[in-house]
Amino acid sequence: MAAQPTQLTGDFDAVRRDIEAILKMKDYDDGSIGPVLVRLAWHASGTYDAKTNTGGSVGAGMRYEAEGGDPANAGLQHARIFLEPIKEKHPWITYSDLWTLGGVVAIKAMGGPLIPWKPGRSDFSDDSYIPPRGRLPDGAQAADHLRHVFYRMGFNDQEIVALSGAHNLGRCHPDRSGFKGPWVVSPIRFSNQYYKLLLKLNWKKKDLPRDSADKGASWQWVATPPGGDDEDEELMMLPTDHSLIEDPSFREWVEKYAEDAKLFHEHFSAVFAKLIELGVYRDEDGIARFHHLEKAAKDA
Ligand code: CCH
Repeated sequence: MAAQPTQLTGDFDAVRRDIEAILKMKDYDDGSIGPVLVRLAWHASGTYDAKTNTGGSVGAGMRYEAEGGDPANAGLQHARIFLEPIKEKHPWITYSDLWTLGGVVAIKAMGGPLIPWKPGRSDFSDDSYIPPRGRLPDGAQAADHLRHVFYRMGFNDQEIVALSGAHNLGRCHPDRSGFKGPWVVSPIRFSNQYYKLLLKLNWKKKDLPRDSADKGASWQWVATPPGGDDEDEELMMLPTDHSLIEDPSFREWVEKYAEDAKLFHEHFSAVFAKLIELGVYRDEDGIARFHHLEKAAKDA
């Protein structure tokens, strides 16, 4: 399979500026497409399996039904469509570089840390190396599932908790995941509020409607926002989010990040940079081709 070649010399700063310029969107969710761009970068990368060297942020497999049509990726077509005009304006950039850069630019623009980003990811030209479905985490589960999924990618407990802090951003959509609502009060501002609220609010289990249960989301944790009343939109936590305060090793990091926003920003920057490099093996010329995937396919 021939790879769609990537380019290392384009004007990436112009691409960054153009992404920044489209982030604010009054009628979309909470007024920004930033959160869904962050989720696109994460789901593009989070299929990685360290043992077989398959999956990860190379290839941009979500352009194909096998990955793009995975129910775990429901809603991410919006993010891909939002980025399409940027790809049209800068056709030399690969989708896999654009999708990871989109997350990095969005995080910074929403008040988050600067995240190191390197170009060089090639795009697949067919769907022969798409990883199997079922590698992304399921929010209805618990701490052991988080460990199973994130250890597979090569992350440790501290990194799992730091990455989970991305749920400071955005919200759940009943028509996408079955879950409903934002995790925090300001879901388009990057902060450590998620950890503070996990520890501080009085979380209660709430059953979800039948339509959600059919998507595997039968209940979630909910709480009234601090200082709010019944009129305010409920905040939510997935069962996996709440497991971070139930598990002692995870909880230690939740407490640290709740207390120390600077530490969280530093750790988040490092772990997100690691996430978007998963499955990216650059040759000496800086270009990430698919030798490791060709080898994995031969060995399988
Ligand atoms: Fe997440 N996430 N995520 N998540 N996620 C959802 C939304 C966002 C899980 C489940 C869900 C990470 C880890 C996990 C974001 C970033 C990250 C939704 C709602 C579910 C369900 C989707 C919907 O309905 O639209 C689970 C389980 C895990 C396990 O750890 C990680 C890691 C990141 C990034 C580093 C962002 C951002 C969103 C908001 C998207 C939006 O559209 O607002």
